[in-house]
Amino acid sequence: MADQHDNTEREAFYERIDPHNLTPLWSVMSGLITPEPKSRCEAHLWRYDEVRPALMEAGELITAKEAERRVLILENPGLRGQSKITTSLYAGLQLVKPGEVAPAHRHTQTALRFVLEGSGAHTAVNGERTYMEPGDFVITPNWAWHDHGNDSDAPMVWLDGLDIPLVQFLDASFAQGLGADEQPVTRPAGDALARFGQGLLPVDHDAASPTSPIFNYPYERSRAALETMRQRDEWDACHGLKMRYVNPVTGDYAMPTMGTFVQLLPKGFATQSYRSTDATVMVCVEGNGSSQIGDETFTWGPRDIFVVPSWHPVRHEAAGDAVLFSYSDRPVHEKLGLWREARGNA
Ligand code: 1HN
Repeated sequence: MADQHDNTEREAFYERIDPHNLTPLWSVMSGLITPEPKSRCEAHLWRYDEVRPALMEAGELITAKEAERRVLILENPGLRGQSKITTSLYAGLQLVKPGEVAPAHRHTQTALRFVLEGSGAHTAVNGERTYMEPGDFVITPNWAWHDHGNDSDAPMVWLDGLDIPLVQFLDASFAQGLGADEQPVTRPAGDALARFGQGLLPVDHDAASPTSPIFNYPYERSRAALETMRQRDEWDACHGLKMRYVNPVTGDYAMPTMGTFVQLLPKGFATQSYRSTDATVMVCVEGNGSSQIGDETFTWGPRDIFVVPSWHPVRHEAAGDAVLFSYSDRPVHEKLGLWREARGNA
């Protein structure tokens, strides 16, 4: 039927319906239902050595307290102006200088911290402080009061990963300030890890929360685990030796909206091509190597951060023993039945 009408007749029709907030599906359908993911998110790498001077300069321009959080956002070049590193996730580099505090607040966005530089600054969550070291993966659950402080004598820098774009998409943002720099400390440091991170659980603990009760997964432990496991010499062709951080109460990811992973690629290991629907933010923790993402190749070393967009084929190659930390929106894909992966050239 449609071919019997000429284009001017159609155009006139579109113009007539437009004031009624109506649009014909057939003129937009192919952009909505793409045969494969089509993302504005681009593969990109931020070299830590290039970003660090800007962050230190920010440290001279504004205090952590005045800024509330002194952060430089890592904006995906394909998504500028949107505070996004991928379509659904946010990333930023946060600086807390000696003697500074980042005042207590809470919000419905979930946050992760991945420590890049410095030693012994703290964050407080649920009345407990945790003192942070490079490579530690730290969680701020949604709606939990949190504040940061640095009583060490060196600046501390960490990568913040939040589900901001996802919460924004759902129009579910709430936020509050506590009205104090620090929340009251009611538990000793290390309490959560002792209760939940030793293969033990408090006998009557109920699993109501979707976020792990462990809020610092120390790098020392994860790294030692990888080193022990490598002795079996069983390497996945696409991932090397890759583990996911887990909520010990449920066995699920540590956070409901963001999956976190740590992987070891031994010196000289080259992975097979792999792609998956979850766009991933990767951080080199140790070693160096390169990643081919689509038709671009990025070389990386310690503290460099790079993005693998949805459904882009990726291959990693480790020049020396390398450890990569990563986070993605994979838990959301999985829960909605949307997650797909392809190994090799499938
Ligand atoms: C936030 O609360 C932190 O607590 C960091 O360190 C980055 C970005 C947007 C909104 C809240 C933090 C944030 C943030």
